[in-house]
Amino acid sequence: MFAGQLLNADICFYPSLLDGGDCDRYFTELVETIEWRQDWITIYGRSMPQPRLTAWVGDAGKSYTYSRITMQPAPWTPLLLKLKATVEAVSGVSFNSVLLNLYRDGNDSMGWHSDDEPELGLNPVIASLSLGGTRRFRLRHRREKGLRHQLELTSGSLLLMQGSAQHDWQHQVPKTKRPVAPRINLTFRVIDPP
Ligand SMILES: O=C(O)CCC(=O)C(=O)O
Ligand SMILES: [Mn+2]
Repeated sequence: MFAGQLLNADICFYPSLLDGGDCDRYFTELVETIEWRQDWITIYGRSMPQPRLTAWVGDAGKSYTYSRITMQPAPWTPLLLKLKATVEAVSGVSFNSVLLNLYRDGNDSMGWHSDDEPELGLNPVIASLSLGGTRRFRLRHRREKGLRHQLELTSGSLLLMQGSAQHDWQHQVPKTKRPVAPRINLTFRVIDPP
């Protein structure tokens, strides 16, 4: 674990931005109050449930499309505004939306991708806050095969991806056979940056 920048990647990690007791309360509130949705995705022509639950929250009009799914924003809640202010203080960026992911167990995951949808702009800053069970986060360079990193995203940690991170790197949260507690990840984003 480290606090600082990863070799060759414009990515910073803050292992314990939030206090453990606060994380437990935030986790429970988000599980109970967010309208989690189960989307379906098509892989190699087969339709299947996305292996996690999601929600999209943001300023009015800031919709988000990925994997051919368009999400209209639900309104901010007091807790999400508080978490937004916390990550804004660290990153110096004003976010207008957040994608929430709920990984119910080790079977839930996110495949290799970059956050490079057009509405995020050229060099997006993405602030990724984790609550609940620790999950592994892998990074691989798009061109330099063999250039890889991995991090354990612990509860209360913040991962900041910025600059060319989404051009040069892909990331994933793999499935795991180890028993893991449910986890919520919040990725704060700027849709339609100026
Ligand atoms: O759950 C994570 O840590 C990663 C989430 C992610 O990459 C995304 O929402 O685009
Ligand atoms: Mn991502």
